[in-house]
Amino acid sequence: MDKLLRTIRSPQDLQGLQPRQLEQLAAEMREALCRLVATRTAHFASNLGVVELTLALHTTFDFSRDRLIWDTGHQVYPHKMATGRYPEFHTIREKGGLMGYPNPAESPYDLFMTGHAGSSVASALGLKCGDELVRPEQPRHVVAVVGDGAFPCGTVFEAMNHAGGLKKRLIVILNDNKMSICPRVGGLADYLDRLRVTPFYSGLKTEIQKFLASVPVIGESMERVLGQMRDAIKAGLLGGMLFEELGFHYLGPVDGHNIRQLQKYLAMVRDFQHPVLLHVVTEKGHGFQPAAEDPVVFHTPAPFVRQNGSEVLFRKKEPVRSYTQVARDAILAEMRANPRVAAITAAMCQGNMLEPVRDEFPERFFDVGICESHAVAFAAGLAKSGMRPIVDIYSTFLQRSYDQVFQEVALQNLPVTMMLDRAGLVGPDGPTHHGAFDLAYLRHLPNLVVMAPGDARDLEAMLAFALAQDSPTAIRYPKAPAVPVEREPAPIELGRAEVMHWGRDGMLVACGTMLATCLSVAAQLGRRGIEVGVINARFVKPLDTDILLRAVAECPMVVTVEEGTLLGGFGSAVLEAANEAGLDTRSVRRLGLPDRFIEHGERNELLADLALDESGILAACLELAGHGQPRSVALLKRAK
Ligand SMILES: Cc1ncc(C[n+]2csc(CCOP(=O)(O)OP(=O)(O)O)c2C)c(N)n1
Repeated sequence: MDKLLRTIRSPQDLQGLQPRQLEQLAAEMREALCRLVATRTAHFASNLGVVELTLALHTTFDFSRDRLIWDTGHQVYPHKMATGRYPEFHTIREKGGLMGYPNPAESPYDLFMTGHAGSSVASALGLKCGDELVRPEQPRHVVAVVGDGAFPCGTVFEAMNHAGGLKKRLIVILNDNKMSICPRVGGLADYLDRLRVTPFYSGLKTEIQKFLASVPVIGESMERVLGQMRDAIKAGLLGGMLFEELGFHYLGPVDGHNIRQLQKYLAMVRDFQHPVLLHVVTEKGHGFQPAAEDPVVFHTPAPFVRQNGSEVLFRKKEPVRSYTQVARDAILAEMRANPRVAAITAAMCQGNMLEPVRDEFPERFFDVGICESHAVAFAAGLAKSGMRPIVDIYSTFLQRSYDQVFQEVALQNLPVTMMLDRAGLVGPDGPTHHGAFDLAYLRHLPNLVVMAPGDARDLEAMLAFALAQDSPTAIRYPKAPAVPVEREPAPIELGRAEVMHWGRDGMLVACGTMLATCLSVAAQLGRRGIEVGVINARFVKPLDTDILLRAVAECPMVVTVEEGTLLGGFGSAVLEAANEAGLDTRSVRRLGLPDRFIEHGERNELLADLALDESGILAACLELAGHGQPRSVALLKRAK
């Protein structure tokens, strides 16, 4: 099952292998991928698709010296196996185990920790220029592998434009499997489709040119036939022209599952003196029929068992409604009620579960591809024309659009609603994907209203509230089950928090879905004789200063709880407001994410590690009730 794979401790061990052995290794790697996804959710179809490309790259280049960057990095599993990490491969995405993305701390063969799409070509070009300046005597080949989904990212074209101008020896490999997570979209996708059907070689180009020049034009119907022929041949001639115009030599498309052919082409481009783009055609999910047939489901499938070669059985999980589903249903309801509401995704239709929105409202649903900056500026345009756009986006990916949120949206005060999914800790994807920063990077922008629902019902009401505003709004919610908090929720009013109950001995201020945990903590404290109330903050901006400052002024302790960075976050906003009002803030304690990147692991494990779970928050409250705070001394006595 892994006879050969077990012997690979580094890419050096691949060097002497015969073609048949490399094929066997490819099969063993696919088997290892199948074994992995039987136990946990992990990137699957993309990895199946690059097995041969990985082996061909590591047998053609020496990446202990040469440079290799996989764009995004979700497809590095075979690369991890080829670079000596097979023994730990089963731990991938587990807390303390291998990361599901490249990680320089794991291996010198991983140059950058990445997870966001579109940066590979730019970083590779930087490496190329840097290496030439720092060690001119040691030339190194630099390779970036970028998928066709990531390819339309603005940064890819910015880098190609730069590289073409510099004429550096940069090798870009376009891994074209016709898919992003969902089928790829846009004009470039159509262009790549045309290239796929027009295999193009430098030699052939000259031949076609000669042929074109010699085509005689005789008679009308003949002219029509020849005209069609000309068009077809011209399409062939234009193969890769876009890239050639940018200063890249274009080669391909080549079969990405034929190791020998790949090695041949890679060896060829290795010796090019100019930037070169090698167009490699692969199949997402290759080698495992169910994944090849449905690469969307098998991008990051839930754990499954194989029935036989062509069927799988997903291990059923408890059907818990997630915040993503609540958001999607709320979007659907709003779009049904108001023809001016539009939904925008940047290639995350599947992640945001927007397929029903796409299917029901094809004319008001826009998948812009992995182009988050464009998504937000595009939404601004829609808003200016009188539409009510919703940008449904992961918190971590909105970072790509910070400038558009500032300039195109907030500065113009346009009614764009941003729904920030995956805000907070996302779990096994880890530091590249945690939505840790949005509160800090949004709350300082004028005009922008920033909300965090306490539960599912808040989320629905907040979307309705947001769409009724004439100014921009952001709503952030986590990747978590949407457990409703039992209560009669107060209506959403601008800048109004919801007091769940007031506490003589202190207040817990929950920012967002920490609400349920805070209520449990308060109940536990109550059982110990400490009467702590709970506030559902709802608004991060504008803050409900009436209620929050009253709590700071009156209560022996105020504990703010948020699933976001402490620096610049909700708790900081409370402190700023209290300070501005001239209040003593020594009773305020902020709980949230510390000033470091948080590793990967299950969300609950990470929250526990960070003392943001029930017992951590309880411990903080008890400590605060007992130590250091002059106004808490009485509390301590009472607790005893
Ligand atoms: C900036 C950014 N936006 C969105 C994503 C989510 N995402 C991860 S992989 C992926 C599809 C990438 O498609 P492609 O580059 O073609 O790789 P493939 O999986 O098809 O091999 C997307 C949209 C991301 N990682 N980064």
